[in-house]
Amino acid sequence: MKIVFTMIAVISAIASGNYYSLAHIFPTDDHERAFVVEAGADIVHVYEDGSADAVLDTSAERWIRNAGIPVVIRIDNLQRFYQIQCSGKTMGGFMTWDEIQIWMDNLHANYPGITSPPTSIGDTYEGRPQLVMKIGTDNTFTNDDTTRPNCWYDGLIHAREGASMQNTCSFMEWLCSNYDRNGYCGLVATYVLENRDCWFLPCYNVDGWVYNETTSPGGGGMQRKNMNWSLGDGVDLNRNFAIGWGGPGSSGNPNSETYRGTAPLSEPENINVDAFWATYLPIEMHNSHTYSDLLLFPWGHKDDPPTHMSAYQTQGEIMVQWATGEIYGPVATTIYIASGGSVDHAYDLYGSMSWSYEIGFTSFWPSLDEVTRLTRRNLRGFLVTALLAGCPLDPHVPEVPVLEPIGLVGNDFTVEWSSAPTASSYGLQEITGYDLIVDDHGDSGPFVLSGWSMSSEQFHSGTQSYHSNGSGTMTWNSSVTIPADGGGRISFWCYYNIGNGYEEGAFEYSPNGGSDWYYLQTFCRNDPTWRRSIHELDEWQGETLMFRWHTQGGCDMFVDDIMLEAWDGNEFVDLSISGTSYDFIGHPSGDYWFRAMALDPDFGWSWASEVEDASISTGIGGEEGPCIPQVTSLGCAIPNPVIGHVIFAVDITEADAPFTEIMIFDISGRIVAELSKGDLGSGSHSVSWNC
Ligand code: 0X9
Ligand code: ZN
Repeated sequence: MKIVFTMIAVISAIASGNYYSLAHIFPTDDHERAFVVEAGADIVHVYEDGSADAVLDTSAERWIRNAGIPVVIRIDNLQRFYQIQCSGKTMGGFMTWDEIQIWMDNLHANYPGITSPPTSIGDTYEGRPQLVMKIGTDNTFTNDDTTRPNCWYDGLIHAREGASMQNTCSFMEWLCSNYDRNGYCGLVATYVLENRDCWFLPCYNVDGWVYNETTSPGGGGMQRKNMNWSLGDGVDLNRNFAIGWGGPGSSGNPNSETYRGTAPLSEPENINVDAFWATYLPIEMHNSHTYSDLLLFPWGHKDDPPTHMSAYQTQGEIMVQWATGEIYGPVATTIYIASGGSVDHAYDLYGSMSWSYEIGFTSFWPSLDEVTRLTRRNLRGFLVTALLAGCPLDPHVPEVPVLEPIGLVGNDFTVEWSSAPTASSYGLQEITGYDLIVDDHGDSGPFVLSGWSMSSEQFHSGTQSYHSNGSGTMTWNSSVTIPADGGGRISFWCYYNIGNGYEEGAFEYSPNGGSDWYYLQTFCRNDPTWRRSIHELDEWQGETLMFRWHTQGGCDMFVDDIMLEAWDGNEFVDLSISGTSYDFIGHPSGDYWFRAMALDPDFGWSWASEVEDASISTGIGGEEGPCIPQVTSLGCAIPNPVIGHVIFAVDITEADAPFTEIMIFDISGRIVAELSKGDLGSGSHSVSWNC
């Protein structure tokens, strides 16, 4: 059930309260729902029955109670509760304003070639700089290369939503630290830095953040609005933008949490950002909030779908499939009408595809552990936003090429793959030391099931899959160390049917032997469709990882066809191949594995293909006719492990030819197959056996 909260402007005579509670409120009809929001409730979760969790300040609570709407306090004195929970850390472990500035300076010092110095786009109400940093190989802050789509990311427009800043910073760091690295993640980060101009404002409402620091130095501050206290206790910067300003879902009461200010763009923080956007038109505008798992787009100020509804829907679907698995939709119809918000403004005035990411958590002051737990999955959402900036109105992810089997070849050979419809060129990756660690098709494999079981109710292949119908974990019973210069990939198919709400199904990794688990991806909506999840692992080079699937709260989730691969060496042979094949001349002998990926000129790189193995051996193939080996030898089995046909390279000298027999023995010494007895003749052969 979707609840639409409509707000009507009401001027309240009640003075602002700085005492907050978390309450479960029970409006019974649309009129009461409108009233609740109008009173200044910050709705953080809407239940299927229409009741909601809301953060209320004193005046909002009094208004709602006086109207006879039931209010059940969940947490009294929320600020105190958060202060205790934050327990002794400065700002609950979040960066203070001073630390944010130092952090930005350090990021620039560590990556001077791909970042601009943090640059002020103007001062806040109290005269602090709003610091923006550009990240990209074109790192001149003021350059706006028209061939590179612009992306804008901001955090902390609401000063009590610290995780929005911390996540924005994590993404900035991810981009910089993966730039020019030698694996797939490195390839994608490099693509973004070379093909996008990304600007970041991690601390939008600096004054509000500093106020929270001053009044609650240990964390737990509840100031949401800016510090223009000339008429009340601040202006909600996300109600002060011009489009729809003054409309429903914003308040004319200077003490309301959703006070819109005296005029559109009356606040310096918004004047600065608007002026920046007007110059550096964002193709994608990404505005982060906490908390609840929602991905929102325009309109906020009216109930109508945006003009580009289908592009928004497609982008939203791509974003949630890559990362957070939550529901997405227009602000007004998904949560409540909110006028004067930044997404409506950027979309309407500057044509930006605009997003409000209400990133997970169940608190304004989550522990830093919880922030870290959610960061990885969130930054995939941030990343795909930058990729989609190349195809905003025709959002698509490029098809993955399929490699032809390679098998046993000589030193000159050709690798071929299928064409991807939107690709302009292809890349080819050469892998050494490949290991297929898990290849499980729901066959009671190497997993410890707790609250999970095998099920034939749903399956992606074969006749069964792993199923959780409740809460529990399915943990891989081993760990993998990603080689220092190598990479890896874990992929699986997943089908889930979950009540829309908080994150209930998750795929997690642990980098410390199972002590802490962090989300790679979450599943928190109804999506009963088999979809593949892919996670490249080269960003964890040198680290040892464990993996598990984790469900809670009655989560109905199926997992099948799990594949974990790791390899020692990564090399991109060529990243601008115009056709669908690549010729190797004089490639050194040995065992290699290849993956191809398509480069879509708009989106960037596709996922990599499945690997194909090549056993490269002197004397096989080539144009010079048969060459007689000097030594009789048996090459390794390709592929290994195998189901079906396995191929061996066999070199036989002239002298040995009449006496050579090829037999397969099992581990106990029993003959399993006799493949040839003196009848192969001398030369280099490839012998096939159907096992
Ligand atoms: O109400 C808001 O501003 C956002 N929710 S929050 O709890 N973080 O305050 C929702 C933002 C929706 N987006 C716009 N209306 N622009
Ligand atoms: Zn917010």
